[in-house]
Amino acid sequence: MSFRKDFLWGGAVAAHQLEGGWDQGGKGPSIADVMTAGDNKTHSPRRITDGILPGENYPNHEAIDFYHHYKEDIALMAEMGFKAFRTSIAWSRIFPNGDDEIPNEEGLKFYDDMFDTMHQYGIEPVITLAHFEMPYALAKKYNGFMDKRCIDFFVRYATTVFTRYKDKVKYWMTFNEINNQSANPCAHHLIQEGAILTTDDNPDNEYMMYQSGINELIASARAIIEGHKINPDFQIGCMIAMVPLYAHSCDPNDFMEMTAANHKRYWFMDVHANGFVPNYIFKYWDRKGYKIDLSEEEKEDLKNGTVDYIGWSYYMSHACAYRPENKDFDFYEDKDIVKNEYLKVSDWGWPIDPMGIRYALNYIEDRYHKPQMIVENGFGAYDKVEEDGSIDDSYRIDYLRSHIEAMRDAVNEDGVDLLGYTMWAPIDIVSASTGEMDKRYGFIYVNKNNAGEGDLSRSRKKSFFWYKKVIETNGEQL
Ligand code: BGP
Repeated sequence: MSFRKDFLWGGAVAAHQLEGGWDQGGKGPSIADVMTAGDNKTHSPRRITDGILPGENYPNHEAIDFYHHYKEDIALMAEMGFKAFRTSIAWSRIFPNGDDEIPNEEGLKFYDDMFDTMHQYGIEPVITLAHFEMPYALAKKYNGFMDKRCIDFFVRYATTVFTRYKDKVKYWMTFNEINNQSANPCAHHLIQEGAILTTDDNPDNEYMMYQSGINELIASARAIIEGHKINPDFQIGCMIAMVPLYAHSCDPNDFMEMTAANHKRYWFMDVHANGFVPNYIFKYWDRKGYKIDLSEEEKEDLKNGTVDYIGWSYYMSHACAYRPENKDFDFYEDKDIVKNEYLKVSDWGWPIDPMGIRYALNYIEDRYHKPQMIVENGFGAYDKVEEDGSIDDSYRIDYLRSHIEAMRDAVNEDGVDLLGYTMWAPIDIVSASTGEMDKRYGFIYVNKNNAGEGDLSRSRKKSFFWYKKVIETNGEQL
């Protein structure tokens, strides 16, 4: 009945969005450290600068200074009863330039202490190896994953941390939201996912997305092969940004467009789970004239390095429609996504669709028959602090409750095998897409705003007490 007894209830964050200490303890700059802050209210996007420039505002440099506050923050998560805490290792804390021969001991030690703190409270670490934070030097020197040598650097990094933490960490993920670059290969996504330095108007962006995407998939597969040798009990998953794509209508053309859209967005998941590149992708490369470098030996690695579970994030769904001039059903997010009249949107324009989480759980189960873990799901909103310091974030509770209900139905009624749920993000952190602090997800409020003002003090929102109850009752009391 309902969630398994050892269900991993918890929360998820990423190193670059909360740690700060960007140049401390021997850490090198990562790609997140050259991204400026944007602003939703003025519609200013984040910019990527050529190195770290004086006078620019880089919100990830300090973030919420988890680097110095992690003991206090993990204690607050333990107070909510967390069974799991998902974070990432900042690759450039371990290999400051990415191509170094020897890892940085101070960086390794930092994560030893962090994992020990989690274990003190019985919290299981769930660790992402690359969450939008490749060493910047690899982007500069090699153009990121466009260069096959970055596969070796990634595998060296992965085996270093697998070996070091083999008795402290069981659940791993290779690349965060590896597929987010797919249907909208813009400069922002390409630097985040593949660390490719490019511009939005570069006609090669899509080709580079496929080449660097394949190289990341090979890196992931090789890391998984090595990881299982280091500790056969490791559970190593992928991490996919699940944004279910619905057909706008029951016109068969809309359905075919939906199928093509899902191919384009989720081919990464097919490779991770099935161990081969699907035919529809080879056909697409032929049609577009993309010559992708993928050797027989690399195909063998893809086959042997499949994932143990499918990890994914869920925030929203989209609807797509066929355009008569688009006879090949090529899918591009900026052209083919249409408004879904059935759904409301958040202040950031993200459609709110609880049923989509149940749909996605079934979609993945039907396709792969593997265990799943929902490793991100949450509601970014503007919070108001009352005179007495309290924060009534009932809208966040409503969002999470409705999504957990749909998730519970997928487990109870549809029988999907779900390992855990780590909502995003238990504590307010820097937004990945906009670089804002005021786009808040947390149960724990952090006193810092977009302008960087505030003393970084932490306090409990209404949702803190709600989630504590959810965990206590294993999802019975929502
Ligand atoms: C996912 C990322 C996270 C994250 C979250 C919320 O795309 O994996 O890093 O931040 O979405 O997005 P945002 O921070 O842009 O609101």
